[in-house]
Amino acid sequence: MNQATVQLSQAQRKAYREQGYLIFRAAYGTDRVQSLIDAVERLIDRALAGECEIRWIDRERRLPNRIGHMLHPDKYDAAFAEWLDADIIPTIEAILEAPIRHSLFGMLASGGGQHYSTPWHRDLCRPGDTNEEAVLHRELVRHTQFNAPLKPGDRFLQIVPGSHARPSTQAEMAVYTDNPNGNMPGKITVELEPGDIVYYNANLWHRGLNPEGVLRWSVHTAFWRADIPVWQHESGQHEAMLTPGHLDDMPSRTRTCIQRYLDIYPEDTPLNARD
Ligand SMILES: O=C(O)CCC(=O)C(=O)O
Repeated sequence: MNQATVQLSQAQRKAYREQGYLIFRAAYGTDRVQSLIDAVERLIDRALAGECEIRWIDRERRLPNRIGHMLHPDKYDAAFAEWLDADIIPTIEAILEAPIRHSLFGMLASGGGQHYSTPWHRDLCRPGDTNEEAVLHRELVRHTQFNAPLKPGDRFLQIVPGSHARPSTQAEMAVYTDNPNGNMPGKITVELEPGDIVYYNANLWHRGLNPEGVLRWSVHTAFWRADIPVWQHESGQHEAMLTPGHLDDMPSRTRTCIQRYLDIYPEDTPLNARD
C-alpha cells in the first residue's frame, strides 16, 4: 500500500480527540513488517561490528535495549523511510489535519527475561502544575506518537483513555506521587500484533510494563505539526541530519518531514514543551 492521502472517518476523528488514541489493525502487510525486522537486524549487525553504538540487554544473544535516533546516518535504513513514506506520514497528516515534521524515531526493546517498566507519566506537561490544563489544551492535536510492534503479543503499553484532555484527578496524582509503578485507575492495556499500530497523544497518562522481559521490538516515534518549533526534548538532531548526502537518498515525504524539522529549528535555546 502506498497511500497518497488518508481520510479518517468522523468517528475516528472524534475518538482521537476524545480518547486520545487510535488503533489501526493490520495497517500494513507482513512484507512490510518483515522489511522492518530485517532493517533492525542489519542495525544490530552494524552495532556488533562497531559501526554504530546501541545499548544492549544481551549482546551475545542479539538483544538490543531501547534504540534512539534510528533516522540518523549511523542507524538509518532505507526500509524505515520507505515505511514512513508509504504508510505512516499520510496517516499522521490525516490525524493532525496538517503537514507534519519529524520529531523522534526509535524502537522500544525488551527481552531476555529482563524486567522493563516505566512509571506512569504524561510526556508533555507537569501533572498537577498550575499550567497543566493549559498545556494539555494546547497539545490536543499538534503532535502524535505511535507504537508499532514488530514481534507478536505486544501487550506492554498501558494508557488511561481520555486523560490527555483534562487535568489529572486526585486519584491519578496519588499514584503519580506515592506509587508511580502501581495501579492507575481507568487504565487499559493496548494489545497489538505486528502490522497493528497505535497512535496516541503523549499527554495521556501512560506507561510501559513488561515485568517478565518478554521479547519486544516496537517502533516508537513522534511527529509534530510542521509549524511547531523544535522543543528541547527533540533538539540536537540537526548536525546528524545535515550530514552531507544523508537526506538526498530519502523518499520525498520523509525527507520533507526532516527538512521541516531543520527549517523550524530555533536560533535560541529550544523551549521546554512542559512550560
Ligand atoms: O513502553 C511503552 O510503550 C511506553 C514508553 C513510554 O512511555 C515513553 O517512552 O515515554
